[in-house]
Amino acid sequence: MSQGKTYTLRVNYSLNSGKYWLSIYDNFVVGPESTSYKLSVSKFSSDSTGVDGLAEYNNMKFSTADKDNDQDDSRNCAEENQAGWWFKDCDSVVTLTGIYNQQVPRGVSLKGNTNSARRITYVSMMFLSKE
Ligand SMILES: [Ca+2]
Repeated sequence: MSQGKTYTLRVNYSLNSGKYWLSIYDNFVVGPESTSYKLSVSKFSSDSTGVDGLAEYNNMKFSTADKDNDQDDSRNCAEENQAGWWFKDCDSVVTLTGIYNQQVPRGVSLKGNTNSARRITYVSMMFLSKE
C-alpha cells in the first residue's frame, strides 16, 4: 500500500454467529511519515452490510508501542493493546490489528450495532486502488 494514495477499503468480518459482514469505505488514505501516517477514512458506502466502526479513527495518527501518537496523554494505547493502530483513547479501543481471540478491548474488535466493542472472530481488509 502506498502512502497518500486513495483506496477503497473493504472490511469483511464475522462476530460469533458465523455470519459475515462487509463494511466499505470509498475513501481510505494513509498520510506520509511526516504526518505520522495519519488516517483519512470516510465515505462509508451504502452497500455496506456491516457497521461504520472506523469513523472514529478518522484523522488519527498511527501509534506503535515506541511511537505513542494517541490522544491519551497518560497512557500508551499501542503498548497496552500490543498492536499498532490509529489509536484515539485507550478505553474504547476498536482495532483490527489486535491480538486474536482476546476479550475486548484487548483483542481484535469492532463496534457492533449497539455501539459497544465486540470481539470479532474473523477479519480481512482489502484495499482497492482508485488510481
Ligand atoms: Ca498516549
